Amino acid sequence: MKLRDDFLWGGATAANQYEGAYLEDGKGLTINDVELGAEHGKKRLIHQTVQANNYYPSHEAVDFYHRYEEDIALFAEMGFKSLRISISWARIFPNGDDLEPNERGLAFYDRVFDELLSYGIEPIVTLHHFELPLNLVEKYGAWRNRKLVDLAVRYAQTVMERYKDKVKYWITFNEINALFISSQPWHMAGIIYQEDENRMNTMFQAAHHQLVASAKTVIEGKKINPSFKFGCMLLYPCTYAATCHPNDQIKAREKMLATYYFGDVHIRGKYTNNCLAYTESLNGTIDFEPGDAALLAQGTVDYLSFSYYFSAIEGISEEIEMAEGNLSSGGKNPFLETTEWGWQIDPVGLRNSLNSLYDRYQIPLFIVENGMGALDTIEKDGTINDDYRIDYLAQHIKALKDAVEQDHVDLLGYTVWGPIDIISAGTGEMRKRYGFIYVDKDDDGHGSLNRSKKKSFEWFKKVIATNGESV
Ligand code: BGP
Repeated sequence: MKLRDDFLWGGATAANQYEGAYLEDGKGLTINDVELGAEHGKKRLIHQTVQANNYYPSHEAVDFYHRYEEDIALFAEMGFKSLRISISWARIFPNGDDLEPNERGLAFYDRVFDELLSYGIEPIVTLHHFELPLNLVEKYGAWRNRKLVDLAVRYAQTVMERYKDKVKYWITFNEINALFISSQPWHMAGIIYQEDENRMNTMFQAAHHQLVASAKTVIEGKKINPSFKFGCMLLYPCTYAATCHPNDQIKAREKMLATYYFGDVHIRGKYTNNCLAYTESLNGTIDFEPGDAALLAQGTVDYLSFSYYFSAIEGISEEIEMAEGNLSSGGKNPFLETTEWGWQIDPVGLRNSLNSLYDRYQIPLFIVENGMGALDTIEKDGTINDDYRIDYLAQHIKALKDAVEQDHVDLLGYTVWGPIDIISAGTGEMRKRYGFIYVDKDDDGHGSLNRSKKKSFEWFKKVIATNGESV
């Protein structure tokens, strides 16, 4: 089997890391735009580097809001078939619960989609990429509150109706399983746990609300346009047993429970034995409303999208050294090299992940994030020779080709994370770059924001032009 002729090569971004213009055209504040300071008795966990300089990454980011034409022209020059972006809920409903949507916010995404479509680039739209209008945190306690389900569905209906002839591929929640992986799920659900709170119950209830909102979004979306394709999105923490000790295998399997929890509900339409085992292991409880089970059963997704950056090991030994990672992490694998940020580079793990997911769910897969965050150096002649990035991506593309050609995995596409340098979600840094396109900006927020091509630009262009054959 070969890669599909319509394989969706492209790039993936998120509004708060890319757009900037954080108060423009009526947009409301989001959880990314503020630091919750002492008056709330809470602390943000991320973006600390830049907060120290009193500079918030989401405020300007790399200004896609005003430079989308230039950026999309560059993506088109590379031959992109698709671009994954997210819509910022607060551009559409500035407070999340406003009576009417904000026309200027809606018009911005119209312009972006029209520009993409004029080059034949398929938009892939994430409705919730680690973003929430701040008002929903302050007024309702964010995703703790069932009220968020209806508000999120109304937001989704508004944009699905508006863009029904422009967007076909939707993703409901980015890395929804990160809610279980992160100890303070501020980004995923607007939640900072309070001391007197039963964290487990809050976590499971917030997850249930997001899963119900996702199912309702799918159901309502299919009414608006039956040809819409909906995906769930998982952070895939590829995990190996540390040794052949049988209990290491159990440990490695347990590591995956939190991820399959969401995959199962999104795809199998119910809380499976895996979900129940996980909930019980953490003494969690979930309040259901009548009709929830039917909604979950009906609102299943059409494809499974996921992010893949690294793998890790798990085992019973206390000697296992920990490796770095984004939200997920695990043990160090002596067979693997790491990136400058300590993420273990494992292209074969991508082939393993594709097989595990396809075996389990048997629906089309979509790799919507993969890439290498690295420090780039500008040479005297202005060139940026990012051979390390080319090497990382080439190895991962080879691995996905093996999964399709030899293992017959059904794969819709591959969108590289941050095809243009954007703000890092994990650290708030600018110097952690993923792009084929360099953006002149540093960690203090200084720079012209000018765009220039790296060596990987021409390389990826050829990959797309040959539908992966050049790798
Ligand atoms: C994922 C997120 C992205 C993204 C990526 C890379 O977890 O979905 O938003 O940024 O990781 O992580 P980082 O930016 O921390 O390098």
